[in-house]
Amino acid sequence: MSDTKHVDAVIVGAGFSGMYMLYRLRKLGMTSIIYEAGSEVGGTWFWNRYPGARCDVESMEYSYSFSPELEQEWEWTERYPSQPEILRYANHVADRFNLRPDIRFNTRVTSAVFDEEARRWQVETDGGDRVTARFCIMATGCLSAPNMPHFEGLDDYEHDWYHTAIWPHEGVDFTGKRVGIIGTGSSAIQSIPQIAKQASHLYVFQRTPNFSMPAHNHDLTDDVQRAMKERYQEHRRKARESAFGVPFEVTEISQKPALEVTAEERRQELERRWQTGGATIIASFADVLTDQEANDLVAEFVRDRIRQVVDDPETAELLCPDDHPIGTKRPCVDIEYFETYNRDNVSLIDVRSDPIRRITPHGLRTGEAEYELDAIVFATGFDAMTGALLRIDIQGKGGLTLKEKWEDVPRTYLGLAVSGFPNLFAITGPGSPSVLSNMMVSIEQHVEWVSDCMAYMKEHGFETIEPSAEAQDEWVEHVDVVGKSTLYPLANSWYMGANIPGKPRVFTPYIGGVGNYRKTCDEIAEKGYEGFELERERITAAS
Ligand code: FAD
Ligand code: N01
Repeated sequence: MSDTKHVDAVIVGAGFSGMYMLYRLRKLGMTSIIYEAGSEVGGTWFWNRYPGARCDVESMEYSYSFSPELEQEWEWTERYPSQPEILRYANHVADRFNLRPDIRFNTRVTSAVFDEEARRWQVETDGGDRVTARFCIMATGCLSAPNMPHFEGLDDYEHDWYHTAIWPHEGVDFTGKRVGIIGTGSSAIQSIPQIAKQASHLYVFQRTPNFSMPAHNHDLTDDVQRAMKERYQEHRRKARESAFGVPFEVTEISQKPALEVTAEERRQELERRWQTGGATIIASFADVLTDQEANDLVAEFVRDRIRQVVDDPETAELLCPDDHPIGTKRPCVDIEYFETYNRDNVSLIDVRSDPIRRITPHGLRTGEAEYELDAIVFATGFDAMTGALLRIDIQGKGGLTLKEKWEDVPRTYLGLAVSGFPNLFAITGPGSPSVLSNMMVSIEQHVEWVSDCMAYMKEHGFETIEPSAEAQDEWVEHVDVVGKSTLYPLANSWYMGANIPGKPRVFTPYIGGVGNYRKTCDEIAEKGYEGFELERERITAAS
């Protein structure tokens, strides 16, 4: 594969975005190739194999809707699907639609450079492949670039260590081991109860506590599946038109501000949603994400639940989030997370008051104590949303790199395209709802919009498309204004780039709502791709 070859489109990544993109482009009769760094399809669900890994969008919603046959025939076993089940589903999709022949596995794209003369992207990989393509589609994932903070002494650590997002395929047996886990985000909150069941002792090193809601996971009965399959089309439509890609239950109360209902009504609504399980509590009232006082009421309800579950009052208090409004960091959904702190073999270590100083050959040292550890798990998250894109050397017109372009803020139009980078598309890119939604809904919407755009270009004889600088500026401004109308910017979250030193501090996803956003994208397309600059095919251009 070292000779340069040409395809209509290079797709980077074989997760749910890349696979569907390939499927759509085949339907358009376009030649395309996917490069995938992993050895199989599935993306997130291929890499994140830590114990307890699970989706917190319900299985029947966290699935493709584009194929009625697939949707009807696939059987989910649990309300919230586990990582192995989602990976089986991804593999089934790859087999069912015969996608693998156009995927190059174990191959990482290292650079993508736009050749202005030829109007083609020149793409290179770590395997020495070189390919040119009219279109370059980045299906690289929002949460696919693991974040490994620098810890002094790690090189000299004499035992095994792991990152949740690059988990060994053969699994890890922690039986009889003293294990340390660093972090208390979603990955940690899912894995802690599982690791605690094996380890002789588990030390949880927590810097910032997080809000977490019980999943109340259960097996899916045939009846439940059948009922959903009978109304699937309607349910999917509601999801597409909703704010978060999930048709959260709307009640009379949930449409009102929290303070407009009585204290008893509020308590009942919160209790009901708590018993339902999942992140639905964030949608209890109309203003939870926009009004501090409303938010405080919901947050205090959750803190009270933590205090009720955790036996030791000091541990319970340490586990109560106090530095951000509820919902402004990705809500966590758990299975017996807080209960796990009642086990004798689990200790919560507060590394906010006593930070980790270094990893030692046999463990970890904070300012005041030393811990002997036979294994360390880093549940330290991702360089989210822009990380995977910026790890590729992407150069647009005039040799401008995406890194330079995004130095201050990740500038995109609709989160789909970038001015100065013609024919480059990002699936669920920064500035789109992406991570604030059921991502399957957002992925399908982006893939369909991009492939429709490519079909339009083919039909009308256009060779390149890119956003105008003005349209892009307006969109970036709009994303910022809408973000600032909520409580989200108050949190030190990865949505804000706060977890990566030196990253621009901006609210990166678009919180305008999945349904509204879809309407905007559709209107722009209907107006002949308003805000985009399209250039016609040149007679001399090779095709
Ligand atoms: P990914 O699945 O991340 O796939 C991107 C692929 O691109 C990866 O396989 C990667 O190897 C590849 N890649 C990246 N860079 C390169 C390169 N340079 N060269 C070659 N290949 C490259 N979303 C939800 O909606 N609900 C959930 O409950 C949920 N749970 C999650 C749980 C975890 C543990 C994580 C990490 C994420 C979760 N997400 C969830 C978000 C999840 O990432 C998306 O739902 C979805 O799987 C993203 O699909 P994708 O194809 O866009 O990206
Ligand atoms: O990562 P995170 P994650 N010293 O960034 C800590 C999705 N997801 O992998 O907050 C000590 O949330 C850090 O502490 P702090 C979901 O979108 C979904 O858990 O910076 N601690 C934090 O506690 C999610 O939001 C599911 O103070 C350090 C933790 O590491 C996203 O992926 C499951 C540290 C990182 O938490 C990321 O989740 C899993 C240091 N130097 C993932 N550096 C579902 O259930 C970092 N930390 C759907």
